[in-house]
Amino acid sequence: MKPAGDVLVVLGAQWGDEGKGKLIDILSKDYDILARAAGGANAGHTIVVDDNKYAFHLLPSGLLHPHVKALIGNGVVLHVPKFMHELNGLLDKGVDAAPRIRISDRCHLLFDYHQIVDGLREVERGKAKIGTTGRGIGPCYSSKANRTNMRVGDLRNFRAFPAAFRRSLASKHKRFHNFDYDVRKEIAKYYEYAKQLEPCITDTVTMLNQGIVEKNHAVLVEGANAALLDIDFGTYPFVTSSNCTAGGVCTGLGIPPRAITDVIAVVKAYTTRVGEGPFPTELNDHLGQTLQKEGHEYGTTTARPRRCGWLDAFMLQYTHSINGYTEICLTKLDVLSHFETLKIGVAYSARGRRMAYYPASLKTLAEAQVEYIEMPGWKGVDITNVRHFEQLPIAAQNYVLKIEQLVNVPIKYIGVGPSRDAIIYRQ
Ligand code: 2SA
Ligand code: GDP
Ligand code: MG
Repeated sequence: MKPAGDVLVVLGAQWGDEGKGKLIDILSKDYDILARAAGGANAGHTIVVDDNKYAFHLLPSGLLHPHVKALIGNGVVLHVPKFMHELNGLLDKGVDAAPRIRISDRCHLLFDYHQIVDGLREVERGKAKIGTTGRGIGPCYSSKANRTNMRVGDLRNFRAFPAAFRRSLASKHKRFHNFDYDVRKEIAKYYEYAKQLEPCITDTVTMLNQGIVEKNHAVLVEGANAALLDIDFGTYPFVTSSNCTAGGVCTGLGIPPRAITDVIAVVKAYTTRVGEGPFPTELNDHLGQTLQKEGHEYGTTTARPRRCGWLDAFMLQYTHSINGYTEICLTKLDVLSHFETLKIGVAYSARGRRMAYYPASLKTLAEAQVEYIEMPGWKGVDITNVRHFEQLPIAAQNYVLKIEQLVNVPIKYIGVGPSRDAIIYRQ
């Protein structure tokens, strides 16, 4: 049954790649509108349906359901060539998504030059590099904040586009020594894109709010990236450039906070991180390698190996205080079937004193000694075909219940494999 008028938000609770895409795909069957509020083509969501793999980056992950209408909100940074490429890729697989997509006229355009600058900045940072995806995210959001960027709505008045485009490029060119860039070719490309995108461009603020209030549409918001990558609450500067926490949903879509009915945290049963930056529960040993191998922990966008470590409940408590989770979807529990003993980080301390809150300072984080609890595993028991909580080995049930108790949020979904049906629903 459709949750009429509801706005359900799905957010990453760790450093990303928790399996948000799979949950979005599962939930989408009951929703009318699926919305993306932040980030860009740095996001990577993998969905497996009947042994077919689909990777979504800019397009919302629920589009495989033919009734779903998708909306790309003002908080997203849109690289049009990538958007077109993804649309065409879906079409090749028999999914005609274009007529079902609407893009906010306030959404910012991410150009190829933002990607060039992303790479140049990383080179400039040298050893202090962030390990970005190279998709131009930081430079585009900084152009937005500098008030020099262009928006999707600017494509509608193409006569003014070339001059504005040259102006917005100028400061980057100046700063990065006139890097090679074929401006005329780029403008010509956007002349064509402008015509192709025209039917998709709209005032999504009106569309969404009228949809919720007047039409009782059920809205599902797909979070991109995750809480610890949030520009304000993440491990700055090793973060992305958007607000990927609950507040970013309101500003990235133009909906009031009270419109949000529920917030689901997607939590991987262990922790992973791509790119540089602190990771207190990281395992730099054979256990970390086992997680990486058995969990196939490689970036969906860049194929980079993901760093792996134990679950960190102290971090989850911190992200819960920011996002206000109403439910948890715990993913990849099946990957833990390869361990004799499991650990969960429950507190950080430095110089013999427990930290009272998750630290903002990288120096303090680097000093953090993690306090763990140990739990017996269920090594060797294959749980991928389990569909009822009570059928899980007792050790696995206890692991889930412990997380529920530590974070103090009900765990409603448990992922036991990559495919759409590999999920346990709990009452
Ligand atoms: P950026 O490109 O400026 O947003 O990078 C800044 C930091 O944010 C991290 N980041 C990510 N972390 C996990 N997953 C992401 N998406 C892809 C995926 C990543 C991939 O789903 O696998 O394929 O490599 C993602 N996007 C950004 C990034 O690693 C930097 O630490
Ligand atoms: P997202 O960015 O949060 O959408 O996550 P990604 O798609 O980047 O990474 C999650 C990976 O784990 C994908 O390859 C999924 O197919 C896979 N996955 C999701 N849930 C599960 C699960 O419960 N078990 C296993 N083994 N894999 C899962
Ligand atoms: Mg991902």
